[in-house]
Amino acid sequence: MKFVIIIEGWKMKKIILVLSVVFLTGIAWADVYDNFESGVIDSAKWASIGTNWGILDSDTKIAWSYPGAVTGSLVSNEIAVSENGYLTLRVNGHDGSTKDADGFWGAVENHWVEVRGGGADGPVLARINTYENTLRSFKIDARGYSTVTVVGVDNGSDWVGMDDIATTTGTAHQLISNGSFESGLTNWTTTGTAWQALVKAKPYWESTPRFASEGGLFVSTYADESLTGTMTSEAIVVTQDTLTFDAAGYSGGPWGGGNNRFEILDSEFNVIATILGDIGAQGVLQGGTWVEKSFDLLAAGLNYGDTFYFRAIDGDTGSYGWIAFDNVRLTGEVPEPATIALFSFGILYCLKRKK
Ligand SMILES: [Ca+2]
Ligand SMILES: [Ca+2]
Ligand SMILES: [Ca+2]
Repeated sequence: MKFVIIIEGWKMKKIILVLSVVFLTGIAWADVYDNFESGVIDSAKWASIGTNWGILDSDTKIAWSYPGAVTGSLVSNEIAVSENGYLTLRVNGHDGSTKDADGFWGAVENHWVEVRGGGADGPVLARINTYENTLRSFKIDARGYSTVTVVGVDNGSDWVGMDDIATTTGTAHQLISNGSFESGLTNWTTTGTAWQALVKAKPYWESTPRFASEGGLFVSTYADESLTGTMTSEAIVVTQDTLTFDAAGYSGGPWGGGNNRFEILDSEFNVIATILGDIGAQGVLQGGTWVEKSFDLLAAGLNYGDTFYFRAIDGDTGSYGWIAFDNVRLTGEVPEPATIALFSFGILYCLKRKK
């Protein structure tokens, strides 16, 4: 009798699976949402199209807001994102002419592309503007939302553009509290004056600017290498076995240093693991690249449910004395939920009964 019920259960799962595939096909689960190659902003994909928005022939056709006095937004329909997935897109634009120059630029002010969780009235997950004509690639973690909405915002006399709006899949992960700095330095405890939240970093000797590895903002101490300071996260609970982040920078070397580093602290603020901040080979331009780094939390002596902190330290005052990071997230193994344990117990119970 029990065996029959199990078979029926499997049949039901198959039916649900088939229905799910049909449903997903029905809503056109495409990787590319819009690349504007149709030559128009399609009202079937865009819920609201400001009169200042149109198509520009850039490297391909893109959507952009015309420079000038007319302001307005371009708002997409809700775009489906898979569990743990990301929205990807390319962005260019201007937001005040001075930001086009070399330098270190903070949050956008008048023109940007934003991604919202859920519908157009959902929370802003990220704001992006490259301050240049070249289209740059960005990815935005959907942060658990099953849909996101893309909004091009033009509140001034300059412009912003976007292209190749698409979705990608991802593995199980969870950003820590403001772990991608999309809310600036909120939720982090800082010391010193070195740390800045930036949308673009371009010292004159680098050929390519640095942009966020996730979202539109990241943190860096590059603007003045002589400065020092620390950034410490809020308390993090171990729900997965790894803490991963994207890093850039150097740690002094021949010029004296070795004090730039990333650390894991236990609940008593003891340092239990360290990654040195020599992310780039000295003398080599970084070209805006990021290197993924990670801490094995269990190897550091933590267990699931424990509390810990992540800390970035700029302790170097000389040349090659800066670091940057973004996208601090829990990744890796998710502990076996109690329900699996109960399920196993149930099977054992059934086997025992059969005997
Ligand atoms: Ca295009
Ligand atoms: Ca970020
Ligand atoms: Ca420094």
